[in-house]
Amino acid sequence: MQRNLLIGLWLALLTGNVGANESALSLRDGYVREMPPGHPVTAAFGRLDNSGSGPVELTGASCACAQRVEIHRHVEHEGRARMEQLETLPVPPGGVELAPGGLHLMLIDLTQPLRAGDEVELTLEDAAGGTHTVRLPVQRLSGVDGAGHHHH
Ligand SMILES: [Cu+2]
Repeated sequence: MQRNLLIGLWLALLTGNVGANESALSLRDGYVREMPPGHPVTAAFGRLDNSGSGPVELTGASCACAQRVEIHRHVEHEGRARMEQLETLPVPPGGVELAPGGLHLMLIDLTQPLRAGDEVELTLEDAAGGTHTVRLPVQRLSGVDGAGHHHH
């Protein structure tokens, strides 16, 4: 009797009516990289956190600022860096780092110009149907256009 009750509670937790649609995933210190005007793509970076006790799978993301968002990573192929799309990204409880030259969320076919100082809303989606929306500032990456940058 007692045992059945416990198993029932455990199953209720597993099938997850707990926390409805709020994902355990979030993006901490996130930002979107400012690109030169007219550039059709950019990327979002930050610390992809998982507040749960087990791995959570990121299956995608969306932003009103882009036609689509893809999960990408950089791979080294015959000495050249190129990007590769991931269908899903397993996020361990410790989280993973999204950073230039590594994992990132690619914002493709931007629907509006994104300038430093703007903010966009990005919605993360996980394999359990949970979502989490974060606001990300658009930032200029220092050191990339630094030396050749002209002030008017
Ligand atoms: Cu990419």
